[in-house]
Amino acid sequence: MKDKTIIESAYKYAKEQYTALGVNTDEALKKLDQIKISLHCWQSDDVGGFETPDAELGGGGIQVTGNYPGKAKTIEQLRADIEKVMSLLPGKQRLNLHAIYGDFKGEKVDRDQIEVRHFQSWIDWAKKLGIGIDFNPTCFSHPYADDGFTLSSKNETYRKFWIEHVKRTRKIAAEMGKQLGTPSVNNIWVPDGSKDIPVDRNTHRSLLKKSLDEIFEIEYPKEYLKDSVESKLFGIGSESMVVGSHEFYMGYAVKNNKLLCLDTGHFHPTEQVGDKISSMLQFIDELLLHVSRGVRWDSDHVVIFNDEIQLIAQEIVRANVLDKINVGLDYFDGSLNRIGAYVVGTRAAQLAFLFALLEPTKKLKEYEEAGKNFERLAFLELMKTKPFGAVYDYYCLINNVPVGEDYVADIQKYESDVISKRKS
Ligand code: RNT
Ligand code: ZN
Repeated sequence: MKDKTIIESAYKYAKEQYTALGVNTDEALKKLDQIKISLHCWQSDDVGGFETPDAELGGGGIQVTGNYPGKAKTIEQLRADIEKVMSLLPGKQRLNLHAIYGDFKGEKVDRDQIEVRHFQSWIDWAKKLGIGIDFNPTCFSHPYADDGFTLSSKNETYRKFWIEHVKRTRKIAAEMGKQLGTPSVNNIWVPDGSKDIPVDRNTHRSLLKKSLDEIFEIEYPKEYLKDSVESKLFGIGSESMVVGSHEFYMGYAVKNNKLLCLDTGHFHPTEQVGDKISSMLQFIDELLLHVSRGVRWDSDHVVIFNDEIQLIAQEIVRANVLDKINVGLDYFDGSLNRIGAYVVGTRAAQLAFLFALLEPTKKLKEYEEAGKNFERLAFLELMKTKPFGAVYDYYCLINNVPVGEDYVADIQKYESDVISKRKS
């Protein structure tokens, strides 16, 4: 345990440093506290879910590597893990649930049959914790996804099946939002695409558009449900064409005013997701972020405090659009302690927002407008060595969660007391 007075005096020193630059650290922490990061349930069990019989991961574009022992096998274990994670994070989070994580109680419920009742125990659990839930249709890990196409399938039986599934997720998500008093973001991602060079891209894209139009026919109140669509660049098995590309969904979201989900792992490696935010928000009301860390391909590494996430947070704070952004995490790394993966990734995202909130943006903008580019660069560099870590430590202290490296020992203890006792 850290000495409280040391953390407090470090904060006092930090506060003086930032005040000298015209930045109010208390205000920054208040704003940080409003950012609710949606924890993706699928990091806890490598996107397995609770369908009966156990679904095998597959169906294009989703891949988890690593077999670190002790992944959550039951709803109770998953909830215990998420509660543990939340106990190590300052502030309040949300839960991001996938449709395959329903409380099916041993019953075989196909995707086109899911109902609110299968998620009621999740809603009750969330209510108890005082958190919101976000939701996702699961259009993979199913025989009807095995040929690589779902909502854009030329097989009408399959396409109709997936349309019905996604419609039901919207209904369930709206009910979650209603009962929990905070809108649920329902994010549609489909793996559709082809491994080799297709000849007929157009038909698949027009089918995807047609399916989405049908899915969105029913309107739900905005206070309950926010619809979002997520693009991708490529996946394993969809290397040559992804039906739901960035252009496709950008067009769809703009035309229909849906949320667009920008996943950090779904763009060319030299593109910056942070740069896209102020472009998209000229045309749609809100964005969903899947904060991830693409390494060579896709999005499966634990988020760290890197340039990419810093720019994302800076662009949001600088453009003053925090109220238009929904933040979720999206990575699944099965090669390390999964609780640790959540805590490291969420803390990194929080740190990025804090770093951005502690920036003397007004001063930097003044330099920029005056053409003082040296001064702008100098202060951007200087901010990197300011004591933002002390501000974050203080945030942890006042939220009664482990400060600094203390959470590592906590997770090690959970691993030996709980995780290592799970049968693999
Ligand atoms: C996959 C997408 C999608 C998934 C989740 C599990 O490439 O990023 O968001 O990770 O739906
Ligand atoms: Zn994603």
